Amino acid sequence: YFFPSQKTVALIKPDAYQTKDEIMEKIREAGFRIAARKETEIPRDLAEQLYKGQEGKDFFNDLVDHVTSGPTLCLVLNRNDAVEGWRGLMGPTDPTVAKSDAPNSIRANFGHDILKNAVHGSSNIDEANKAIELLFGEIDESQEDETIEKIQPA
Ligand code: DGI
Repeated sequence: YFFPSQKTVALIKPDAYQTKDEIMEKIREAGFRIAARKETEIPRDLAEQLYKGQEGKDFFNDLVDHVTSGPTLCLVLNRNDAVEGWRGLMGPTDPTVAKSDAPNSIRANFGHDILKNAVHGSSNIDEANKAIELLFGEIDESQEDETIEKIQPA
């Protein structure tokens, strides 16, 4: 059988960078394949592009400040429902809400507050493709390189 696989971007933000190994373990346990990974300090102009959808919100500057405040781990995740699946695993935006509504979620376990909420995930396929291009450049899937980490299916 061939299951068409969807891609999404998962970003482990600076507030959770110290717990990146535990978060990656949860991601793998949930059946995602990590198709690409990159550790980077995100430049400000790139962060503004990444959070284009939040432009104009009163918290936009704080959001960009936070995501550019230290190292991040950027991942491309594959699963047949990657976009929705990753949003589900992240949990609600506010870790306080996550703790009551989705206690097993990543934000319930690793988030600190609504801004320092551990992880980012694309909202839809179009946003995922844009984020992949911003963070990784064009991925040539026929060309394996050091950014591609092959995970054996269980
Ligand atoms: O997709 P999400 O990250 O769950 O949420 P989103 O796309 O609505 O917002 C993106 C980020 O913006 C979110 O992870 C944290 C920040 N944010 C969203 N709503 C608020 C907020 N930050 C503050 N300070 N207050 C908010 O109401």
